[in-house]
Amino acid sequence: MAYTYDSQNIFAKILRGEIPNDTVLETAHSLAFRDIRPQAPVHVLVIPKGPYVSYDHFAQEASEAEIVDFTRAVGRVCEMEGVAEGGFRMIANAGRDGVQEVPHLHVHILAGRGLGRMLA
Ligand code: DGP
Repeated sequence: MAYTYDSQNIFAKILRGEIPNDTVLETAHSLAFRDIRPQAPVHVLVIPKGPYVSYDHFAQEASEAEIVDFTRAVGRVCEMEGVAEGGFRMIANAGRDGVQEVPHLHVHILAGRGLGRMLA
């Protein structure tokens, strides 16, 4: 499918420095910052700097350097936030049925409390 990226989305504005954010980590191709409406004691969003709508868009069109950087950024955030021992959840919502609010790929990292089962 052809992906259309809206450069006026809120995370694009964060990446351009037009809106402040609570940065956890910045790398060459990725940015991690705290969610403005945290659902858990740890709630960090990791985004690629490139214009990708969703994980499938990113996985299909990003360069290997971007993919490696993003994957490592997720790992570094987990390490920095100390979530490995207690456990955590990663979520990447996509599109209408995934109820994606912001159309720029973001992985939620949630931790710090029991998160309950999501799947039966
Ligand atoms: P999703 O439904 O997966 O698209 O979640 C979008 C998340 O983005 C939601 O948890 C709230 C967060 N969010 C929305 N606007 C802002 C913002 O301006 N700053 C930050 N840090 N987070 C935001």
